[in-house]
Amino acid sequence: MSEKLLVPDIGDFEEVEIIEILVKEGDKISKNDPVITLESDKSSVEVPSAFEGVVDSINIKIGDKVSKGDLILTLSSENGTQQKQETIEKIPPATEKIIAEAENSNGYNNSELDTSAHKEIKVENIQAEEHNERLEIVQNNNDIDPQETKEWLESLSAVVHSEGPERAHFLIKQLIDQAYKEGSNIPYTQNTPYINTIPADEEIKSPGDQNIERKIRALIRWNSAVMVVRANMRDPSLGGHIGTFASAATLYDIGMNHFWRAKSNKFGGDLIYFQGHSAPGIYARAFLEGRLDEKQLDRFRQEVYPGGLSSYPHPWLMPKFWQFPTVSMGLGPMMATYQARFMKYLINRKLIKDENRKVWSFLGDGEIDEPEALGSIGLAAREKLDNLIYVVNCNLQRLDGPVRGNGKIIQELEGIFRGAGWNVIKVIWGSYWDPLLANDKSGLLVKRMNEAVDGEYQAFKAKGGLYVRDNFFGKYPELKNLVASYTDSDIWKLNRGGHDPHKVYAAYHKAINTKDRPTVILAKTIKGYGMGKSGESINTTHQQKKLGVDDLLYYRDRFDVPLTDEQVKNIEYFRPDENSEEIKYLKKRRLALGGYIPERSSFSKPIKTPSNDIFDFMKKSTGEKEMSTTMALVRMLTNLLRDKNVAPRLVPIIPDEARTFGMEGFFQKIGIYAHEGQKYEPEDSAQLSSYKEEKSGQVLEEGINEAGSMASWIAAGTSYSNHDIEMIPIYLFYSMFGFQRTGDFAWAAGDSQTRGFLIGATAGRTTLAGEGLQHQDGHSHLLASTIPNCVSYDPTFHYELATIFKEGLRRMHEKHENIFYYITTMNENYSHPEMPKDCEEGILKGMYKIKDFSKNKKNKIQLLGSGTILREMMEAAEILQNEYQVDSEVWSVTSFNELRRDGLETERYNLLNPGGEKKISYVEKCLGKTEGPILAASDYMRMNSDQIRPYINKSFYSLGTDGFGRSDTRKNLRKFFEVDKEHIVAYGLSILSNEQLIASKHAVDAIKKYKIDKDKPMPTKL
Ligand SMILES: Cc1ncc(C[n+]2csc(CCOP(=O)(O)OP(=O)(O)O)c2C)c(N)n1
Ligand SMILES: [Mg+2]
Repeated sequence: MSEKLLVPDIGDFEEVEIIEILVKEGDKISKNDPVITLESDKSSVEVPSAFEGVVDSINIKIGDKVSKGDLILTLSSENGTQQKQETIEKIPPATEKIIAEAENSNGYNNSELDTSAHKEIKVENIQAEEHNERLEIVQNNNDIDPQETKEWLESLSAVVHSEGPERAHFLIKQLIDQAYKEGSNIPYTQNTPYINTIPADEEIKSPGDQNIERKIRALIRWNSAVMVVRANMRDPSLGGHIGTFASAATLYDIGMNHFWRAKSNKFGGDLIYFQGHSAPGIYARAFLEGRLDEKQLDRFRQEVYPGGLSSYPHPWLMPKFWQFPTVSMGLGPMMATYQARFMKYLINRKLIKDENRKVWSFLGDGEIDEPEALGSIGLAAREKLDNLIYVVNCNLQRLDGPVRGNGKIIQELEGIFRGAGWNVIKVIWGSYWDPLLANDKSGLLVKRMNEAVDGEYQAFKAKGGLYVRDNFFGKYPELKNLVASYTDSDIWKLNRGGHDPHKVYAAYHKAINTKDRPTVILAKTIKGYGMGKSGESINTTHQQKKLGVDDLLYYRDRFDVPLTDEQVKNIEYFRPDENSEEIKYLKKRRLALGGYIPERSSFSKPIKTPSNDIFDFMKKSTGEKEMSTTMALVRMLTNLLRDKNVAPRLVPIIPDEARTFGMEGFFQKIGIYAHEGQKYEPEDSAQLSSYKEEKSGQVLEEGINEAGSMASWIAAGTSYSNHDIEMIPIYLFYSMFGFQRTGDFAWAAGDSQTRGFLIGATAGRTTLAGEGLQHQDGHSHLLASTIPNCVSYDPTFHYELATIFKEGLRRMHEKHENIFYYITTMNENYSHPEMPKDCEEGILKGMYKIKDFSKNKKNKIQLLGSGTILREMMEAAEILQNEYQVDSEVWSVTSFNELRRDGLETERYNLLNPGGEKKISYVEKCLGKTEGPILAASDYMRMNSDQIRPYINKSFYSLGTDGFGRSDTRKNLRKFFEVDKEHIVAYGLSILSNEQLIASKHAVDAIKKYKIDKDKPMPTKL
């Protein structure tokens, strides 16, 4: 039978142009195969077939304008089954709403709900009878003894009536606290008492040999401290930290010995984000493992010559060791969250297997103050990231002093994380406290624990056992009695949870077995643990990088490091014999867990760059048709989704701007990633670009969250290493909210060797009209230029964009160069010319001649334009030629940044090779033999084009958009910033007169003609 395929509902658009027909008569097509591409003035979208069958006749042609309901083609369906066009069959949402309203208006639908809501409110104001009545009504299916429940509730009601609500609240809290103490971990409030979440009798015991593990830990502690001390003996300016790792050693060791599985040919590996300044401890372990030698440890913080060790985790500088740069505080936890999310994305898209891998993020309690540190915890809970574990090392101190001297950081974080929906595990007290807590019949010990603030807890560990007896236990006689039989030294030994391997093991065990929620472990530790007077729990611990001989002797004794006094005085490293039980144990454990951590590797396969066909349409003139480069990019991406190699690997990332960039067509085509699929019928379900969330969705719609989007982009762009699968992330954002908003992440991306595209859309200071100061970007290219492995371009025409993008795909994803691309695209619509011959090399190097104006053969000027300002240059060149008899060569500059890099290198080479054959910079090659002075301009600050000034020995002038952006029309903005064609003409003539090539009167005339106000202050002053 025959089916008619009609144009579906395309939202608010009418009369939309057909730009592609993707099928021909006789083609056999399946349901959902794209048949045509429609393009409005803002976006392009493919129309899928609603039926399967053979195309009988096509009713439209390219260039036709169509609206909803127009016939596209007819199909004969082979199986003859009745197929209905889905969009027509569905009840439109508006109709559904009317039906729902009609149903509700009969009254009975909501009546029950209303009554119960009303009753709930009444309960607050209370009459005992009313309560009882309500008790009858509320039935709970989980209630195994309703009579007992009723009695409890009646008692409560009685208290409320006779003693008031405060007393009732007090009793409830007591009940909850009691239940918690008895081991029922069911939080009724955001906060539980200041004791461990896992009761002692529920702890899962570690299978490890505690004796050997303790010895290993002591050696790691020793070598890490010695490494820092030795570096600073060599040169005290080198710095380093001892106190952080000293507080975290147990937290890392338990993970290394028992939990963290390395990448192997059988398993993808857990991913560990180490706290940045705990790096010395990680090196010290690698030394025991035999991965680093003494020579390398001695090169800690000396990276200039090969073989040195980075101060902090820097994958760029130690590409086979570190995986994640974390020391810019706050970035680590956020990157870890998005890493865990991306792992689930890859699993749900069936690109990797679900192997129950985990992402662990270690962070400091001070670091939590960074907004980014807590910025993504909501997402982690919402997306049920049970593959994510944060370990917050709560040593109660940061750099200057206490984190929360007057409060309790662990309690604060418990409330925040629990409120966000996380599983919270507090590891506060070590095993030595267990008997005391068990004997605390009065509840005073827990009360005292709750009372004391972190400032006191810090002082307790700085001042010794007697001080703790007097000031902690001494507050209540019952508590003093509790420790009456303890010596001061016993009291001093009462340990903190984060230093107790049993408690830490139990917490980690619980964390990895938690389902459907991320876990945070709040581990209480002591900053500078074991450093004694030189740094234990004192405010200056953080910067302690030197230990005197006495301190080192103390440290040795404290941890029983098997070194003689002589060896300590010589500040020697210590690595036991290869056959020692410690080394054998350590290696055996790592072998059992698949290998060493951290280790960075990649076994990803290259992605073949798509053939030219994908890009060919961008090499043709668009004729009358006007489009923006953002639109051209979206068309190109749509085409790339037809390439079988590239399509599954594209990861479009958008911070709630898909409609701004004309990308809403992607929603239906590839879906928005949503781990639970779509639980609702979207309001616009009848439309072609309806909002479609699905489990296997490809688009990462990040909401209004540029930092999170960057973290996603980094996760996707390093997938080649972390998951051994090359992905192509393309993150599109308002260019003003890119580098300046999340510049720190951009550096972390460079350090991480992220491969992918950053697209600064709606770019430029005068191109984005109307929006105003905070939207108009005049400097993102300058910020991009600061990152060494960021390659950036500001193209004007669609063929430039295609050439650049294709090369990006080739260099990054086929050739595996560790670079990333920043490309600006604009929202100004104009027509695009056909690609000139032989300009490909120039486009990629940064400039090529686009037009020669040589009618007059008198005076000449070189005009260099970038972005849309190139178009102003081209129009100015016409005016100069026709009205002022000035010839010009117009150059399209696609990247001042790339030109500068080439210039820098060339100049350096020539200076280092005096008397040798000189190299010529690319700028010089292009402009060296040309006639006349140079005038360059872009939609960015003058500094952008000034970058190439040193590399050409000619008079050079620049125009740019220095100053605050402001809202107005493009025309007015360009006039204001003096980058419109009229200013270019006037300045051009003035430059020629300055160079004594023409008389000044021409320039004076032009200034007058174009009504240029000479007395207007520089735009930077307005
Ligand atoms: C964004 C950022 N700001 C400041 C610093 C400097 N800094 C390094 S460590 C530190 C204190 C860290 O305290 P905390 O997070 O509690 O870690 P701890 O050493 O106590 O484990 C500071 C301020 C940094 N590395 N990154
Ligand atoms: Mg701290």
